[in-house]
Amino acid sequence: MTTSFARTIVDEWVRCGVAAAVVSPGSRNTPLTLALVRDGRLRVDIVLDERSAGFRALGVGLASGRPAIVCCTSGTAAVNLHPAVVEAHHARVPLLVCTADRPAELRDWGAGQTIDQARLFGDAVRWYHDPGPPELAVDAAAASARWRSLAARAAAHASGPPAGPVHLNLPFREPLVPTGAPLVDAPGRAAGAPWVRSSTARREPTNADVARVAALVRAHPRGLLVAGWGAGVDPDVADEFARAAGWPIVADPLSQLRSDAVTCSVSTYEALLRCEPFAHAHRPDLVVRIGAPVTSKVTNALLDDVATILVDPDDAWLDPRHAAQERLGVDAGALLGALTGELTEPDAHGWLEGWRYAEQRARDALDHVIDDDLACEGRIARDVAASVPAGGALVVASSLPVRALEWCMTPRAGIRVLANRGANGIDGFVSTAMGVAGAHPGPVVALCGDLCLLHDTNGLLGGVALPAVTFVVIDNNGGGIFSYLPQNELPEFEALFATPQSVDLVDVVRAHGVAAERVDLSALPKLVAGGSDAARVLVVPVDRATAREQHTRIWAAVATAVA
Ligand SMILES: Cc1ncc(C[n+]2csc(CCOP(=O)(O)OP(=O)(O)O)c2C)c(N)n1
Ligand SMILES: [Mg+2]
Repeated sequence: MTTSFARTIVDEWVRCGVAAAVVSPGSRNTPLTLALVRDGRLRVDIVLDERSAGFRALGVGLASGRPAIVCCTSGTAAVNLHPAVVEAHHARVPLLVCTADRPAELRDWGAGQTIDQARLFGDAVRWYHDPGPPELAVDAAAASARWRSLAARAAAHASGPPAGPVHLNLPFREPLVPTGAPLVDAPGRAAGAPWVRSSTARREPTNADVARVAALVRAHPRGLLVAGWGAGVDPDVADEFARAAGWPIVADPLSQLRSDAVTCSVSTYEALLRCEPFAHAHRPDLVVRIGAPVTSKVTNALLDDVATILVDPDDAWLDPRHAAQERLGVDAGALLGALTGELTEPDAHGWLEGWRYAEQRARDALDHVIDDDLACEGRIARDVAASVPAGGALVVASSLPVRALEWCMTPRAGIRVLANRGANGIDGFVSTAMGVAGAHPGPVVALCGDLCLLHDTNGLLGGVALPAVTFVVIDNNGGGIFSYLPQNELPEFEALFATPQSVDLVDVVRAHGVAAERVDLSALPKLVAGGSDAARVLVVPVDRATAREQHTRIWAAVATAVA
């Protein structure tokens, strides 16, 4: 019966559009492991470390928008999925978590590898369910209805909106391997359809919403469209709105709006807003924000007390600075599109033109200094983003890489920029990028720090069988980001915050059977652009202190250029 159950739910998940699974080895999850592999229609990756496995499945969901299954045994194995579950929850990434368990009669009686797995991930899941062990006697009709609706419901909750993790705790009784007993055929719907079709539409803006916001936009010619991760708007729609409103777009690379096709997009806002006179003269009086706040602290601080309209299709309350005067739980593309039709007097005050002029000056100054042989994270991020082949995905790590990209990335079209920004962890990065590569149709490049790589070297297990991700690792021997914080002045800085690990990253990577080389900054763009048909790691050494000083030079040059 256990085998029939596992085969049925896997078939149902395939009908629901699930295409990938990540399995960590164990005994208790044998029924589901065998069903996933023997079904033959899923991409199944075997990943030893459950923490890595969770992020691997997360990466698939991040790239494809469709949930991947992660399946593990009981006990601490299940607990190790928690970081990925938390990230999926905050970042709204679909994920189907299946933890195997002992049946109830063995829980809390000292059975091996048995812990309390009920609601293990707390509120960080869209749905938790424990269906109990598959029944001993069930007819085909009941099996179809019970098992298939369980699987279809789990997939529906994971897909959202809002997308996120679902936890199925699945107790299996022994025997865990197929017994040869006849299987229960639990047929699905005709023509491969899912057992339950779920559709939960997102709210479209009403005419009243559009009229109210349009009036506000018209009344505030000095406005900004701010776009962070999760903005979820077609670049043309955002640009048409911006032109009609006469507003620039502050475009975090993670918004997917930092594109040369988006004429109103501003890429140099970090440097511009660090320049006091510019920031003072360019203070907006209204912000419409789509998606999460941008990464830049300087920008967010400046927008602190500016009236803000938050647009989030899932109605999330992403307002850490308590700046919102209005929230709209609607599809941002639909709202911006409708607003464009209501706006007629573009840039009568030269506000947008002023920003665009500044952007151009700042861009030239920034590129000019960087090309003056700088060796800092900003240059690496800029060059890597420019070199990712068209159609590719750039996965960027938290800490300095995501900020360096925000500071320096030149607008360009044709790539997706992805990151784990739900909880901003530096964990699980290698695995996330591997997961992205398993689902993204084009080449995948991943940019991370040295500590971030070391945090998930287990993601490199698998060697030659791994997806062909090109990792660029900025080796500044420690947590460079902390040099930009007040902790930098503490006598304990190196020991407690920078924590240089002083390991040879190339050796570490090669020990996993993955190609690695130390590369010079000037060689990097060509190597990244050339792509690769196997996973490889390019380690770029950077001197932490020099790099910090060089970023200051960039900001000074931009300040001079727009003075
Ligand atoms: C899982 C997790 N642990 C700890 C942190 C705190 N943290 C933030 S940045 C950082 C250092 C990262 O160093 P590295 O990856 O080398 O990047 P760099 O800042 O040098 O570019 C740490 C430990 C975190 N964000 N996530
Ligand atoms: Mg570092």
